[in-house]
Amino acid sequence: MHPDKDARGSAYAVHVSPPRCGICFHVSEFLSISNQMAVRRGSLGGLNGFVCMATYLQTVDVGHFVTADVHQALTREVRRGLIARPRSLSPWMFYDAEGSRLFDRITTLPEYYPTRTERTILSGHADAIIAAAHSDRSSPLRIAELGAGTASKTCILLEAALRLSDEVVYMPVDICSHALELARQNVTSALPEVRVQPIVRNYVTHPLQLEPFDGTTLALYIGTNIGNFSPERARLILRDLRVQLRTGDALLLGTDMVIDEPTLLPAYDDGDGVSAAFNLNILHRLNREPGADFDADRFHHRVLWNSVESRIEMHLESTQEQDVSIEHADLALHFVPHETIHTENSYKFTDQGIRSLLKEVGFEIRRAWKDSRGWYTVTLACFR
Ligand code: AVJ
Repeated sequence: MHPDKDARGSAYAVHVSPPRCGICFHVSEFLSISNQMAVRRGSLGGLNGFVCMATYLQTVDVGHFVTADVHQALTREVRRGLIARPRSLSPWMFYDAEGSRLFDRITTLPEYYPTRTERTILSGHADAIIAAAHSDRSSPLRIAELGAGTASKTCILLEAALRLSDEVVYMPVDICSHALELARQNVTSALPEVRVQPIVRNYVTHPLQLEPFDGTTLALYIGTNIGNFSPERARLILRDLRVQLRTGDALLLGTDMVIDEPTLLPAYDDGDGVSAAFNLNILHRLNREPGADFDADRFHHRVLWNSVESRIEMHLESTQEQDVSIEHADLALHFVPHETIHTENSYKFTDQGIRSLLKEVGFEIRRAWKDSRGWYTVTLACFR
């Protein structure tokens, strides 16, 4: 069966897991969304840690899938977060096509050091990192990346992977299909030997399910993406990942460290206002998608360092008293002056924090790499 192609002429694999939270699809619903798709039932036996869970590897028309799934998730999240006090929204909502584009601009800002710092570490140690994760050149290497975005730094590791393994498979996982399309293009044009299998997925609500693989799997969770989650949620995400791995597989974790506040703050509040635009884009997105009528000029981007929780917080602050309605979520909201919507946490780590987090979820640190200033750490971990 040939998969339907989306507007940009590409097809993606979407792994469908059994319902785990509210945003779930059953295969029958998928069939009604896209009637031209390949459905292949995965094996029941080979999935470490998942008892009696069938996986379905489906190649679907991503445009349709994402529209239906994300629309439902947005509405649900808006009802949860904007009614609650204090109001909040989940950071995954930043990443529509425009938000992914703004985030890529953030990563090039002089104030935003994490991306650049991580890239320096990866460039300097790519061979050592891959060699530490995968010692047998004759066996295939699969690299699965959570929150891959446009995969701008991953090529450094994939190049090293091609030097150290005869067969390399790359599975970028991201909530944004537009970013994944760019990731696929970046990787296939730079490294045509790598087999790319993008997966559109909210890995928090729908943990990744890996097909059995005859080789080594390296899970990548870089870009300090884990910083978006509370310690409790971070542990859940890493546990979900760990049960997908087998002995000999590894995890590469990238984490931004606690540094001085005068350096931290501008990384989230730059002079050109790109971070502000990124934060405010969530309101524009709600106007575009669930039919809200936010006036983004009446909200300000606010950033603070919460030293107790060890995290940067981003908020949107209402500059005045105002009413907002969100049509498709059936919501009428009233904001008082200075009322805030908490849109993001970005946790910063310490060596001790990384050690205990990985230990608690059953990983053992094999090696870690840092930049010369100690602002960022890349940690390679395997099973304990
Ligand atoms: C993608 C979660 C790593 O927290 O630094 C950048 C997102 N938010 N500027 C971060 C972000 C505002 C970024 N992560």
